[in-house]
This record gives sequence, C-alpha cells and structure tokens, in this order.
Amino acid sequence: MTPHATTPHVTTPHATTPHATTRLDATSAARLTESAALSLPYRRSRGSRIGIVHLGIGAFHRAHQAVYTEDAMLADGDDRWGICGVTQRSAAVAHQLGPQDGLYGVLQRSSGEPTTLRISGAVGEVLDGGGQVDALLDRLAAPDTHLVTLTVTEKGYRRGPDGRLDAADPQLAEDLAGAVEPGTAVGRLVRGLQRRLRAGGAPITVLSCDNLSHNGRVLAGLVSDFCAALPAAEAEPLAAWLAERVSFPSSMVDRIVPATTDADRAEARAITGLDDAGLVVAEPFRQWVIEDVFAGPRPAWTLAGAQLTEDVTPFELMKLRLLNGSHSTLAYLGALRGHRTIADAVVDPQLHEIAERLISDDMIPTVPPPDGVDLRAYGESVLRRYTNADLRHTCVQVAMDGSQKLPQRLVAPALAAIGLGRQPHLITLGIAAWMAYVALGRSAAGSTLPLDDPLAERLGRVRGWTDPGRVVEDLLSIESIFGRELPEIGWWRAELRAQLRELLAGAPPGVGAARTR
Ligand code: CS2
Repeated sequence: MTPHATTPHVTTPHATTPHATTRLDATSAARLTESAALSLPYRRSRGSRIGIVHLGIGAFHRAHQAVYTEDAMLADGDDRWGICGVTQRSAAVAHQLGPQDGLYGVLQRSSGEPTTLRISGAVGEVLDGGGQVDALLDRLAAPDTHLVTLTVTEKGYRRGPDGRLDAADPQLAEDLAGAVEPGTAVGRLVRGLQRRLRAGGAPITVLSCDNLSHNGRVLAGLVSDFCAALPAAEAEPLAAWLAERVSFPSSMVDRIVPATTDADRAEARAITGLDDAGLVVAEPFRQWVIEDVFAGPRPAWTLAGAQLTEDVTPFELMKLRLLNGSHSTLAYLGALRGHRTIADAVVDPQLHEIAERLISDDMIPTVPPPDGVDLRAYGESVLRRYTNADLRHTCVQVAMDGSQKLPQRLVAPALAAIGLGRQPHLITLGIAAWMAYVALGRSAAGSTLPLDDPLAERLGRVRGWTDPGRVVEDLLSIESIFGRELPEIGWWRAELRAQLRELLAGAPPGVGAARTR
C-alpha cells in the first residue's frame, strides 16, 4: 500500500454543517504529526480496496473490527480489506464519516494512563442504509467483496419468541414481499446475496459480531428462514448456493465502547486541533475469537491479535455470562442506587461483592473453560476493566435493550445453573434488578431511569406497580425473554419475588439479600 494511494470512495449523503474548527478529513489530517498521544495508521491503510461490507457501522465496529482490520492490513500489506460501512437505522454515521473521507479517531482511555488517539482509515466508503440500498446490494454482489460483517445489535436480528425470524414483524414482511429498498438487516443481506448469485455466485463469508450465543448459527438460521419464505423458484437455487459457497462463522467480540460525549470530542480536538464528528472511545483491552470457517479469503486478523478456533462456544459463553451478565447486573443495580457509571457501581462495596459472587458462584460453573483460559482470572480481569473510571460508561447505556440482552446474559445461565443442581441467587438478583428498574423507573437518588427497549410499550405497563408478585407474574410471561422453562420453576419464582420485594422497597441489595430455598 502506498501512503495516500487513492481517495477512498466515501459517499457524502448530505452537505457538511459548518464548523468553527477545521474538520478532520484527508486534507486536514495530512498536516498532523505523530506523537506519543497520536498515531496515524490511516496513512498506510487509507486507499485500500473495498473487500468487506459491514452492516451496522456504529461505534463498536469502528473501535473493534475496523481496528483489527486496519492492523491486519498494516501487518501484511494486503490492501484488499477496506470497509464499506452501512448505517442500519439512522444515517448519523454517514453524516459523520462522509465529510471526513471515512477518517475517524479512536480515543483510548484507561485510568492512570495517558489517553491516546489513533486516526483510523479502514473505512473506505460509508453508505446510508436508508437511501443507498441499491449501492449496498451492488457491494454485496461485487466479486471483490469477500466478507460481510454485522453489528446490528441484538434487536437487529428480529427474532420471534421461538428464536426464528419474526413472522409478525411488519418490516420483514415488506422485505419478503420484495420491497425495492429492504430495511431489515436480514432482508438486505439476503437480497444482496441473491444479487451476488446472479452475478456469478462467488463465495462469501457472513460474520456476525453481535453479543448473541452462536451468533453465526443464529444468523444462518434467519437467512434460511427468509429464503424459505420466498417463492420456490427463487428459494431453491439460493438455498443450494448458500449451502455450498457461503459460510456463517460464529464469533466472540469484546471491547468496552461507551457512547462518545462532547468532553471526548473536546479532548480529541485538544490533541489534533480538528473536529471529529465520527470519534469513538474505547478501553485498551480488545478480544476477537472467530470460528475458522471462511468461505474465501480474509484479512490477516490473527496478525492483529484475533484468534481463530474450531469451536467458539466456550469463548462466547464465557464472555456473555461472566462479562455481559455481570455488566447488566451492575448496570441495573447501579442505576437503581443512583450510580451514574459502571465504574462508580463496581467500586460500591456491596455491588462489587455481588458482581464477584455472581461471576464465581453462579456463572463459572455453567461455562466450559476455553482451552488455556483460567475462568477465575478472566472474571477478575473483567471486574478490573469495569473500574476504568476514565471511560465514563453509563449504567443506563448498558441497561438499554434489556429484553434483548437478558436471555443470553441471565436467563440461559440461570437455567444452566439450575440444571447443575445449583441455586443461582445472584443471577436471580440480576433479573430482579432488571424488573425493579423497569417497574420503579426512578433511582434512589430520584433520577428517572429511561426505558430504552424495543419492548418498552409492553414493559412500560408495569411502571409504577409496587406489588412484586404482580410484576413478576406479568414480566415472566414474556416468552421472548424468559422462555417457558424458567418461569415454571416454582421455588425460583418465589425467590425472584422475594428479591424483587426488597429492591422495590428500596432495601440495599446484597449477597445477603439472596434467600435460600
Ligand atoms: C454492554 C456491552 O452495553 C452493553 O450491554 O454489556 O456493550 C459490552 O460493553 C461489550 O459487550 C463489551 O465487549
């Protein structure tokens, strides 16, 4: 790759809003100088050819897969892996990155260490999924595209209570009926794959990077459900080609990426002198474990620290339960107690003990340790990462979309623990905390707790209810969250009710609050 090889094909959907300071873009960035605080890898990665289409170009993708991809390209000089990032629901990122030639900063924050900024150039093109679907389908069909990656969040998969494609979803119905501009992630993906098949059917790998168990298998199932609902003349050749030339590896992704704030943008500006509307913030830690089933070529991600494995399941279970399960529990308990950030919550001695015991007593027994991993040490490292106060990761950010997160973070491990003959008191406390968050809507300090969730309307009906029995009854009946098995376990329900009673009454949560059977 030559520095500044070619101009990336960044589409600008709308005019830039005028800024007092100069905006980050290829021209302004050319004047920057590397320093201990500022690295400029974009100078060697920019101009690479587009080889990856990414659906859902949010902050997480920019701080995780895009960084791995850029590092991989720098490590082996293979310039086929520029990213075409596609916005999913809102065009905001297209507006942020379009005028910046795809460039953005990753501000790395770690308590006690100097903050650093990296200007990344892995994103070569940004498409607004709202208005540029045809260009997206062309990208998915292009022979140079070898990979589709996805971070569309849990809700973006649009699964029904049985985990299959949600037949009741009106947007999916439109996409299935042949909407010219499909709006759902699965709809766009399948329409793009159909176009690819018509264009010659080169193999392609579809890689889910969302926090779901067996994310690759889930996505393959949804794609096949979508195909099965198409007219037979379309469905049959597509299904045959999918089986032969398209792979869906599962993967475990990890990096804590809080929402970017004005203070972050000001700090980045202090380093570069430039405004960066696409800035993302992240902790130093990052991990990516990918099932090694690629249909075609891939970037040298392993040279950037990613791990390929035959079976990603133990890594997924470890991360979803030890990290995400404790994250959600801290978020709900922390928010209820009036803590603003996860770092504030985890240093609250009671909550720290809860998180520690949740990991060691309830979660670890349900996770088969991945090869060479000490789960206790992993759990400790997770708690340490939470204490990174510079990240300012808010409890309410982690609390959002609980209806989509609880199944894999708390419900599945509760069932697994019960299946092992255990009584998962702390997981139950995590679920009770979610229920209290939903029902109370207010922290101990009096601040409003936002109910940001695709099921907000359904959940919202328990807002203000004070009878724990009624709340438990109502919320446990939501099958897409709790399934059927767990709610039927009488002693577990009784314990959940008892824990919720204490939380609704404002009693301080504690491991002692957990009752025995
Ligand atoms: C968090 C995750 O917001 C949340 O629900 O638990 O986004 C978490 O920060 C990442 O999974 C870390 O890899």
